[in-house]
Amino acid sequence: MATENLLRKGLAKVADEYHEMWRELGMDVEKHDAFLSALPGAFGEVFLQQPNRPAGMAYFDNLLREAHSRRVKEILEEKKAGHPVVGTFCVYAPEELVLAAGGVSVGLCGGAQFTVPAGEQVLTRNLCPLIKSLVGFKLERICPFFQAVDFLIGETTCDGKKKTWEILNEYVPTLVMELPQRKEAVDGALWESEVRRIKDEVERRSGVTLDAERIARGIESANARRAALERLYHTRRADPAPISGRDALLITQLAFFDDPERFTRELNSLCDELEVRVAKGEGAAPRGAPRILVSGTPMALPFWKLHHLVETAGAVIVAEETCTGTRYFAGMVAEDGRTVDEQLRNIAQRFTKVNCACFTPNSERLTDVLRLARETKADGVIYFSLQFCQPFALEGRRVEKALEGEGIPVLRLESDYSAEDSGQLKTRIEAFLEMIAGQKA
Ligand code: BJ8
Repeated sequence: MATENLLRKGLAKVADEYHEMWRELGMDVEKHDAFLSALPGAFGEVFLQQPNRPAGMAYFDNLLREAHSRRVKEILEEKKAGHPVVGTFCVYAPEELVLAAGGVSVGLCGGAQFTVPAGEQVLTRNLCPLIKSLVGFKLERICPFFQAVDFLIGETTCDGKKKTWEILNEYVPTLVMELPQRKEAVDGALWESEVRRIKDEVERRSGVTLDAERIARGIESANARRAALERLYHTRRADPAPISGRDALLITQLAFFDDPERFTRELNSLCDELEVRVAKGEGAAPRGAPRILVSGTPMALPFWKLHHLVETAGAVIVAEETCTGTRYFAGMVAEDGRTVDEQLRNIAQRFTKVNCACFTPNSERLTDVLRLARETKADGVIYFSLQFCQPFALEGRRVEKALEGEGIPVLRLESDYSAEDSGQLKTRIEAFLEMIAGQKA
């Protein structure tokens, strides 16, 4: 409680200091204050009450506290210096090209119930909360990142997203990349041409020519961040896991906002600490605690509901087969391209290694889930899809069958960002964990 109060005071001080910056960004400062006021309580409950957190989490806690203030100030300084600020919504967006232009790439998916009603006013209610929330952030003018971007890069993944870009384009210029839904040669050629088109757009909008040297730097920077996230994933394979699923999720959510070089450095230093903990057998949860792999839709900031329920029920989440988990770092871009042409091809080829449910068939995802369950020694898998997400909900059947074929227990859950179903979810999670405990005994 004392730490939570400190956080509350810290946020209030931050808010006073940055009101002017937010006003200049055209934000609704009063509504934004109301949005921020819920953060200390939620953050205190989900994160600060965990025992034995790694010391290195202090950087990420602070990053969250200062996300809308200091981080936005940094981004605005970049913008003033002429560097483009680009919003993205998907791990297929070629961030390498934004970084190559010296620009800032920010992930803008929404994970807050607070903005869902506003999104519903221009969209339909029967739509995944991630989309409704992200649009709500823009309409309510309470996301400084959204206010700061020069343009957005959307993609044709699910139907909900691709129709939303047309609406969002009324508010912010939104480029749409056509992501194919199969991975044949013809699809690869289409995606490569889309990557080339985005390179031209980034050049045109930033006034920077993306030569091979610049693109190489963009690739290295994005790859280094992926490597650090993969290193974090590796530490979680230990029993006891040296870090909770909640903390690992928070780190990945923040990867979409932070300066990539600083983020990578801080995460590698946290991993140094975690590797020492692994060597000493120190854990965020007791050795032998039920180990859960989460698989399904991404969990954008500040959606922590599932992780909180699972871990307060006594289990530990050891990996997420999601885009706020392993799909974020899946597939390094090859660094051997010497010409711009080769580099763009390498960037495009990464799409074959990321297995989103928007693809059909998507058997590689089944292979991924089974491999992750094996590598993390998961006792069970929770397959989670956001309400109205058809691709992930429907693919759940194939994933479930594949896991059951290997004798791995699966619990399928569907939910949204509200707290209404928390009691019901808790009951189902507890019953699942009891069943796992019975099997282990
Ligand atoms: S690569 S998962 S980040 S598309 S949850 S909006 S799919 S209805 S977010 Fe995603 Fe890229 Fe795929 Fe990853 Fe639609 Fe489903 Fe909503 Fe989703």
